[in-house]
Amino acid sequence: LSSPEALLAEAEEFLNDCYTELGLASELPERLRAVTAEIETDGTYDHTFAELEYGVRVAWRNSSRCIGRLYWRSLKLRDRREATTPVRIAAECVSHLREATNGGRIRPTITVFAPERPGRPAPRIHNEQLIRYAGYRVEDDEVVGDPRNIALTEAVRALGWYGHSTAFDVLPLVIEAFGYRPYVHVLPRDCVLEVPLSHPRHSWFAELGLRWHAVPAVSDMCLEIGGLHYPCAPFNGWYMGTEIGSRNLADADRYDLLPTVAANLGLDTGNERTLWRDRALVELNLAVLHSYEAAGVTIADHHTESHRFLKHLDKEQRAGRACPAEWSWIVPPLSSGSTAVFHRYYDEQPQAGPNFVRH
Ligand code: HEM
Ligand code: NRG
Repeated sequence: LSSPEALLAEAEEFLNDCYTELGLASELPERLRAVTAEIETDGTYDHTFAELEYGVRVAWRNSSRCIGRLYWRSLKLRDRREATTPVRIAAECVSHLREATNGGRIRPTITVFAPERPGRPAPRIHNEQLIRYAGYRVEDDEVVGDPRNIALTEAVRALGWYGHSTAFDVLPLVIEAFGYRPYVHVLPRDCVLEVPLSHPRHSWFAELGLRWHAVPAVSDMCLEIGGLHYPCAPFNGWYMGTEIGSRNLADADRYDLLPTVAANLGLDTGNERTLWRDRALVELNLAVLHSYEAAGVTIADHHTESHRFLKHLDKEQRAGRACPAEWSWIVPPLSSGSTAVFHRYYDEQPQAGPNFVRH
């Protein structure tokens, strides 16, 4: 937590930007007086709903690693700062998933829980996303499931949870709140929409039994607005296909499926120059896009999302704003040079103001 002086300075900068951008500059002096008084007496202050709504949207707009920022104004805020018990927080995460999933027509959504306060730490979600698959270490170096989540899986097993040891067991939420023990909450099946993966031409693909969840809901980043820290503020948009097809299912330290897919395609995996990896990647990514579309679940392909991002940059420039972007995160991990975002550089300097910061 910042000193009252530092907090006031950050609050002033934020409120100034907020009221100016929202066209409410006439209300600013009175608001600044009230916030100054609040910080003097309590060492902290509260955001109004309108300030928080502006803050979360600008935090998305400032996320320099995100290619999906064109729709930053549409982010839906669920203000749940009053929910402080682990049971209520878990229930709100479940409703977040239901509302954001929306039967497949995914709505970009954020749920904001209580911020850090002097003498009152904020709640935390231990999962990196609300929906993650368990990873089980079997034998020496074999893993069933997602190797990325082995540590979380072991932690929830120590707390009494057990899964079915399949490759796609959805992990429970682990929530920690001030004055409570870590609370383990199994997600009801109906709030986790999943897509079974199939290929538009290869019938063997469906038999691999692969699937992925519809909604990426990041829950391990701290939302920072005007000097206040909200460590528990899960947010989601929709997937870009390459996140699943080129990384989650393909990386050697994740599901590592390229050799399996290549073998089924009948490719010679003994010779790199057959480009078996590249050909398997394309078919895997095609299967992901095909399956989500067939299931009626929102997903973006990397070419379309790249064009949208350049449109966003153009709009930001016209609005007179800097738009920070990290090339290595923005450029998609498939056919990079054939996407519109590859052939240029970006302003990598982080933007002051609301943002998401990894814990
Ligand atoms: C990162 C796409 C919505 C905030 C990313 C990445 C992609 C992406 C592809 C890189 C992920 C990686 O390489 O692991 C999208 C798409 C969206 C969307 C297609 C559809 C609407 C959102 C929303 C927010 C957001 C709603 C916040 C309100 C972020 C942040 C990161 C990120 C903070 C960096 C995550 C990190 O550092 O691990 N996004 N995004 N995005 N996005 Fe988005
Ligand atoms: N690569 C991660 C998700 C990171 C965020 N991506 C988004 N965010 N699309 C994965 O699970 O593959 N979002 O808010 O939509």
